[in-house]
Order: sequence, then structure tokens, then C-alpha cells
Amino acid sequence: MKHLRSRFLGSILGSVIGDSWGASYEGRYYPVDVEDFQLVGGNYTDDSEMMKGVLESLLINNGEFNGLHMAKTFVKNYDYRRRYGPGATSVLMQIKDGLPWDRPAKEAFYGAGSFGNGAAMRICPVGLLYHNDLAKLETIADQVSVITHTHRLGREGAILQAYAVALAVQADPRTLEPIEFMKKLRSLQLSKVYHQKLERIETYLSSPPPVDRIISQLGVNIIAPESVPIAIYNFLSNTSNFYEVLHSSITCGGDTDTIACMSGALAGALLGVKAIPKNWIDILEDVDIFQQMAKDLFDLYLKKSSK
Ligand code: R7I
Ligand code: MG
Ligand code: MG
Repeated sequence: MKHLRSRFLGSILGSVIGDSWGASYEGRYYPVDVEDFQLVGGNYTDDSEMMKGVLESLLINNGEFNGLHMAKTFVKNYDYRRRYGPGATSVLMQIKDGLPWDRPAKEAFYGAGSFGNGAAMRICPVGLLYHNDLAKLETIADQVSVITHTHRLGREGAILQAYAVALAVQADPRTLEPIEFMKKLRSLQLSKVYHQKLERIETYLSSPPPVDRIISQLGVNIIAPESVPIAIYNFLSNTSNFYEVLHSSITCGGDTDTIACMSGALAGALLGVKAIPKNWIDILEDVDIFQQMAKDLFDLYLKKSSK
């Protein structure tokens, strides 16, 4: 049980560290020359700010989804300096202006809804809290997504990332089999584009091609199907090394803050907070808030599982 507490904390802090380390390199091309975390990291972006909103709202609502509350929490926390995606900004500003919380996201992108990676980047707390209840995990991940991302691919990206967090938090780091992990992910009902990429990841794990080919085949962009898969790949190719998971994610370039945020969530969930250098944690912005929320989420998990 002690380990599980450390893994909740590791996953939340791993997300914020990945986000703030990757933030300096957004939009660069492979191979990104990554400097030490202490030189560039510490300040997080929209990825962590929205994850904080998910945590705040789940904690106050006993782990259940309350759309109005969560949407209002996103609006309350919104700080444009955190570099939100344009779709998410527009949705949150419309909710601030008084539109019902579930309307603007449906109307985004000419009615298609967003498939940006903004739902997946914030979903880690759902994967942690519901790691032993897949049906509930899928339901809550979907609900948390639709506040800003109603396109099927945006929601599925969040479900995939949440389930990967759930598998990571339950896995034994000494015996984790990446191919077995992938087989479990492939049992999810997802669109073809995700299944194609999950199959590619399995192949690459057995026999890795050059990194530029992995990048061109999986993608490193701002949309969910081109960022969640490479985050999972970078995690599964370095499962024993927190540093290497984040470093390799950022080296790939593209949407570096978000991809490292997602792979950091996975590495932290598997390896626990002890795998994160203490001097990294010390320089993290709002670290006390994130630590407290991770502990509260674990206590909520305990409370819910004792019923
Ligand atoms: O998904 P979202 O919140 O953005 C998150 C990203 C992360 O990288 C953060 O670090 C931050 O930098 O932003 O914001 P959205 O604007 O909803 O989606 C991101 C982008 O995906 C959009 O601006 C579009 O370029 C693209 N996109 C779409 N394009 C066409 N049609 C998303 N959905 C669509 C669509 O339906
Ligand atoms: Mg960001
Ligand atoms: Mg990003």
C-alpha cells in the first residue's frame, strides 16, 4: 500500500515535471538538444493547470464527475500565460461568458469537436483513482474529456492514456513485459488509427527502427492520435529509468511538453516518487499543491476501495 501512495505521487509529479521540462522545446525538431531539468524546468503549462482542475473537482466531488463544477474549475484556473490550445481557450471563454458547460465543445471545429491532445494530457488522475475499475475509468475519462474535446479521437486518446496510467500503477517494475502491456492496451475499443499505432509500437518494441522513422510513423503533434502513442512508446522502451523516459520524449521534438507530461505520468506511476530526483521536486512550481492533491487522491482511493 505504501508503494501505491508513492506511485500516485510519482505520477502526478511526473506529469508536472514532464510538462515543465518539455515546455522549453515545444515545436522543435528531432533531435532536440535537451538541457538539464534544473536549467529550464520548474514552470508548468496548461497541461498541468488542467490536470490540477481535474484533481480539484474529483476530490471535492468524492471522485465522481460533476460537469458544471469541473468546467467552472477549469475557467477559474485558466491563465492564458500557460499557453492553452486555441480550441480549449475558446471553449473555456464561452463557458465563462455563460454558455452551458456542455455546449461550446460540441460546436468547436465547425461542429466536429476537438481531437487535440488536451483531454489526454490532463487525464492522469482518472487513471490513478480508477486503476482497478476499467468500466468506471472509461466512463469518467470520457466525461472529463467532453468539457473541451468531444471528437471521438480526442476522447479515445484520453481513455488510452488513462488506461496506460492504470496499468503502470499496477505493474511490477521488475517484471513488466512491454508486449504484455501493449496487448492489454489493444483490448480497448478504439478507432482504427489508434489500433494501427498500437500495433506499430509492439513491432518497434521488439525491433526498434531509427528514431526519425518512429516519429514519422507515430507522430509528435498537438492532436491526440499523434501524441498519446509516442508517449506510451517512450515509456515502454525505458521502463526502468524515469530520466530516460522524459529525456527521450523531449528529444523527439514536436509537442514536447504534452508528450513528456503523458510519458512522465506513466513513468511516475510505475516507478514511484523515489525515482524522481529530490532537487527536481524542490524547484517545481506549486509543488506543495500538487503533492497535497496526489495524497488526497490516494486517500480518496483508499476510502472508495474500503466500501
Ligand atoms: O487540445 P488542446 O487543449 O491543445 C492542447 C495543446 C497541448 O500541446 C498543450 O501543451 C497546448 O500547447 O495545446 O486544444 P485544441 O485547440 O482543442 O486542439 C489542439 C489543435 O488540434 C487545434 O488547435 C487544431 O490545430 C487541432 N485540431 C483540429 N483540427 C481540425 N479539426 C483539434 N481538433 C480538430 C478538428 O476537429
Ligand atoms: Mg502545454
Ligand atoms: Mg503541448
